[in-house]
Amino acid sequence: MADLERTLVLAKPDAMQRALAGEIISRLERRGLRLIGLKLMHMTEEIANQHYAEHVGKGFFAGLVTYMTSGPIVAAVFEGPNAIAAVRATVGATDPVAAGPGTIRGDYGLLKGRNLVHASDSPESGQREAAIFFKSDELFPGWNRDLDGWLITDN
Ligand code: IDP
Ligand code: MG
Repeated sequence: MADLERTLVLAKPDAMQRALAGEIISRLERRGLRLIGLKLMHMTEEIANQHYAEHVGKGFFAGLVTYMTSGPIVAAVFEGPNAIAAVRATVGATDPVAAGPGTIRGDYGLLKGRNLVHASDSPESGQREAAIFFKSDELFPGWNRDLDGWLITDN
């Protein structure tokens, strides 16, 4: 089995309002990533500060927190070989207008402030962010999927 990375994915409040959470999860699931954690929740201001620590103090931060705490989100953790790069590629660039066609943001978004989905940007962020949203007993890494030989096992 190839080395696995872990990534946190959030269907943001605009994705929930637009009934796109299932579409987001589904695209990543169909790509072959293994879903190992899933919940519906509200992002609190405290979680926003922790999750977006690198952006505290930036001009868009207050708006980002208002947006992210405005309604429920779906939080998911996926694992797979090169999961970080694979998910970021499927999600598309931060600015939906720069995101390629076929990506989630490129297909459904127009503004950076309404870009529908979060995805971790490095293996370290994936580990750190997954731990903010999920207790260890809420994650099921390595559960046996019959198709793994065809999806996440290299030659
Ligand atoms: P990412 O989500 O693609 O990793 P980051 O630069 O980490 O992008 O920014 C985190 C989130 O903050 C973005 O997804 C977006 O929702 C929001 N954001 C970033 N830059 C701007 C901006 O210039 N205006 C409004 N919102 C922004
Ligand atoms: Mg980021």
